[in-house]
Amino acid sequence: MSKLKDTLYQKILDHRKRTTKLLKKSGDTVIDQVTVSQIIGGMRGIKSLVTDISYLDPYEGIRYRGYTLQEVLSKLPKAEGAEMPYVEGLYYLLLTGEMPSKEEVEELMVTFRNRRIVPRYVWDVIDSFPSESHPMAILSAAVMSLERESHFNVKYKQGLSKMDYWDSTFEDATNLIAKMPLIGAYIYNKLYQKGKGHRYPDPSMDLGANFAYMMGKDKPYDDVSRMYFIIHADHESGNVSAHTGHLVASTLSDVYYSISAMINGLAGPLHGLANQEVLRWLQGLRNQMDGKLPSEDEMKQYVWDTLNKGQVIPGYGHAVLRKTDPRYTVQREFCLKHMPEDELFKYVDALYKVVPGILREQGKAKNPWPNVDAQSGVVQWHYGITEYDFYTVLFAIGRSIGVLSNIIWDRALGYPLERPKSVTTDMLEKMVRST
Ligand code: AMX
Repeated sequence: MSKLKDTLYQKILDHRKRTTKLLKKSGDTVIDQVTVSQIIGGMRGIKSLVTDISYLDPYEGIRYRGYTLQEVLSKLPKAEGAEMPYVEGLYYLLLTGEMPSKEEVEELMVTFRNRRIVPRYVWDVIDSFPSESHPMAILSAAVMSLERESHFNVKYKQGLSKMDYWDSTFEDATNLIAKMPLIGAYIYNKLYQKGKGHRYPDPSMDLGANFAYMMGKDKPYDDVSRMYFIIHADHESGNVSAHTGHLVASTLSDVYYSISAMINGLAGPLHGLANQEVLRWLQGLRNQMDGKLPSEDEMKQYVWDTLNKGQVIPGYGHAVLRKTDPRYTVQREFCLKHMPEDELFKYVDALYKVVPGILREQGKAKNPWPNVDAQSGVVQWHYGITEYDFYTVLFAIGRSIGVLSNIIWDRALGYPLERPKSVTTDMLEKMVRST
């Protein structure tokens, strides 16, 4: 058994006792109440899920296993000369709650290396898509096609004890994480680098550096990849991608079905696709300005024009956050260090000065501050990834690490099939009358 799997197993044994005790001793304790506006309004804020992988505080932002993003980025082991830590180390942290040593990360890197071969039929699935297809649709299908590789399914058919579900799920999850960057880079090269061919991974490199290598990008794009995958990995359990992955997995669908579903949820413009929307929207402004940087008044006018057309300002607002997203801040600091003179970065910076005030003045958005997506497209654009349809694929590769960690724990703790109850509007009206 690997060090990671062994540590994880010990953690699972300990944690099971806590969950069992909670259920036995306090199963009927009321944690939250539900209002009509929550039922009609997308279940905002209802405390009805449990995860220990990450927690999103509205004012502080995300913590992974209790660590802020800044702490994660500074404490996880790094490759020689790298600014950002190993993505492999994040998987270790999310699964076990422990900061891995460099040796533990290196062991995990070997595990990933041994598992990243993508079967030929997956390339065929990708190649069979017409070139105008959205890369998220291709990614979803590619992951789906891998379903026949599931160890969990084989074991389940053989008659698997509930106590052992997590083990083969861990094997499937680790296999899939190892393959995701290859699949993502292959999709990019197929759609946008026609004729250049696809580079296969370099065995001496970590996940982030390999992704940069397969994308044909030089330093510091290896650090961009690491930063990107790490900051997008998890955002507690209620967001659409994480929740979809968890929901589908709760039926004991394997991780390939679950992550394909997660990808489909992420592909909406109100969620993961917002980063490409930000770029599309900024390009619209740039075209309108013939490339010159708009004045503050021109910027404000563009924002108001968008709102007056009944559209949202992409990259701003959040269902839970009530301050600037620390994932935005991490990327902003990277931009200030590596690309302060970038034209689009200047646009993004100028927007930061006007949008929150305007959204407050309009008075609708509960959170006028920028989210992760307001910055992420700009970083990619700077390093030559100008095909913004592709940005959400990068988000999906990162998000799969958090969602898969959650699914392994769901199985380990025996969480059941998810099945909330719905009511009819008639019933709601009656309940309201009787109060
Ligand atoms: N621009 C304009 N209006 C906005 C807005 C924005 N950025 N954010 C919220 N609003 C509006 C909502 O559309 C809603 O209007 P309505 O009452 O007419 O329906 C009102 O403000 C109240 O919404 P809310 O409670 O503040 O937000 P929410 O929880 O319903 O939605 C989100 C959250 C992210 C979907 C929303 O802020 C939004 O559409 N933002 C722009 C898209 C975006 O950046 N998405 C990425 C989010 C992060 C991620 O998942 N990757």
